[in-house]
Amino acid sequence: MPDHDVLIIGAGFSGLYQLYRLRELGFDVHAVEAGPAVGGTWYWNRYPGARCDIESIGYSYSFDTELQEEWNWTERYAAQPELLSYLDHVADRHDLRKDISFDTRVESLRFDDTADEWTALLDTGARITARFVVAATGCLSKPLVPAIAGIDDFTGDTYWTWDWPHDPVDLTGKRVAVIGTGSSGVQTITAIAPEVESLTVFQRTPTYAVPAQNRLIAQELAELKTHYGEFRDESRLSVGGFPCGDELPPFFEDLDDEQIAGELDRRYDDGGLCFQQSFRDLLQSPEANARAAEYVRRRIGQKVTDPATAERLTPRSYPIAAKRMCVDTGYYEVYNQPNVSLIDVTEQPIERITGSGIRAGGADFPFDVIILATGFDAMTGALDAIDIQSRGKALRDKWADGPRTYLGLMSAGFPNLFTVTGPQSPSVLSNMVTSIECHVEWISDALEHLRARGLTKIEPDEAAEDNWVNTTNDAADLTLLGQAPSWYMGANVPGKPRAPLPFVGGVGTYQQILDGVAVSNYHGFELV
Ligand code: NA7
Repeated sequence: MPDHDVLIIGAGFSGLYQLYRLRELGFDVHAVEAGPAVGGTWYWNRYPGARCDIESIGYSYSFDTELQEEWNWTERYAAQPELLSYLDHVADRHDLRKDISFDTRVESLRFDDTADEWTALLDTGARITARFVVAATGCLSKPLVPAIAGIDDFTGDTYWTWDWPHDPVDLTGKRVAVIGTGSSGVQTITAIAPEVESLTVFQRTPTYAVPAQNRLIAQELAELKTHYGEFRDESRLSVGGFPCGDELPPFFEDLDDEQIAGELDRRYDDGGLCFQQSFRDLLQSPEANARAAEYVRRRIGQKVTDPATAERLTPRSYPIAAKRMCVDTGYYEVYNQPNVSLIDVTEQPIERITGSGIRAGGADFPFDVIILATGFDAMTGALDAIDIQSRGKALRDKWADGPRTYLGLMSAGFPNLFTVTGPQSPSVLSNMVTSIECHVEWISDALEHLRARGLTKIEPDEAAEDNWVNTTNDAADLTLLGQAPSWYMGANVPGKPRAPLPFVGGVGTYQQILDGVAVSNYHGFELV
């Protein structure tokens, strides 16, 4: 018999809930976590200004009604310390740590097709066997180290946003460089600009950022708690795992000019990523997209006083929302401060990092501190980092031209291995916690179904997988997603195949597909 029924890899939002859920169902389950504590993303990413870009009322578990009633989020968008203390609280409340091995990384996984079990080799030298494995490894957990020469030559302090020190970092009076202007860069830049002596931002692609309109939410939350359940139901049926108002957004072509302007103003002023739902077809219709993009460009121009800087900050080369948008609080205004300057690396390429700073476009810029906010090998990176083999094949080889999954949950030829919010599921295009709960519950139900029937193996068939891969690619082709060189398409990692990583069909549709598959006796899966 294997050591455990189920091995879970990771103890972030996904792993913690998966552990709770399976334990409640009476499975013998164990989790391993590379970090020394629970929290995953919210354990590591503790850079200044780190904050979720999804509203806290939705970016939280719904499975524990009492927790939902008792926990009080302070702000519309929770900051990293509050999110981490929430996850700590959940781990305490359900006594989850006793079944987690910390500081333990899974290096390889091998499937034994006769015994129907996986063997995990750990970096501690130990091995664990389990009938099933759930990879709750996170979508943005494998950091991307950019190919910039000389990173190790710098004699000042180098910090990575995803591995920020636990002790406070005093940047007062320091000459600081930030490389990268995705969410992590934007938040860091905004937070540190007031305290540093000088801040130089190295930008490769300007972002479309919309205001967060962050605020304290005590009263809103109290009101929501009178009907939290309904809100959660709506979230699960929504496009993005978070309801953006109570109606379906209008189609662009159904609106006249005044209505279009009104919608964009309303969404922008309301703040947050629901701006993407100003029009139902914002990511499908080039005209709708162009209007929304132009709107954000105009707002950037209104915020930045120096016209040349404003122009550099203005995205023009890709459709809005085809690359992850940012949610900001005073980001653009930072560039009006006299101590902040912006370097466009497409005009002045970074040649190398030197002992004293950064050489770009033939000029040397001296710094005391360099901060790298250069992103992640998204969605497949954490899985590729594990040597996963079954029937003589490696998963990373099977996925060499792009991920191949059935429903974003499993891959043919790799039985009994599930991914939570894996590639080809809505995942990063949605409120992650809604999508995590959807997957954790589906996986748990599937394992219960197998146990009730004395079955020991589940695996998608090739035909079902081929269909799902085609569906995922076709759905993305109907959108503008492929027109941006983004991590959604694997474009930020040199050599990574270009393929749509998330499923763009929406959370509600996806949930219905999963429910349909389960009630049809796991159509497309072979149960043995
Ligand atoms: P992102 O969004 O991938 O941002 C990484 C940034 O780093 C982005 O602006 C990149 O430019 C830039 N980058 C990467 N490599 C380089 C090099 N070599 N030179 C210059 N600039 C570079 O990661 P984040 O951590 O900010 O955010 C990840 C997600 O977390 C976010 O989307 C939210 O979901 C939360 P590029 O745009 O690729 O040209």
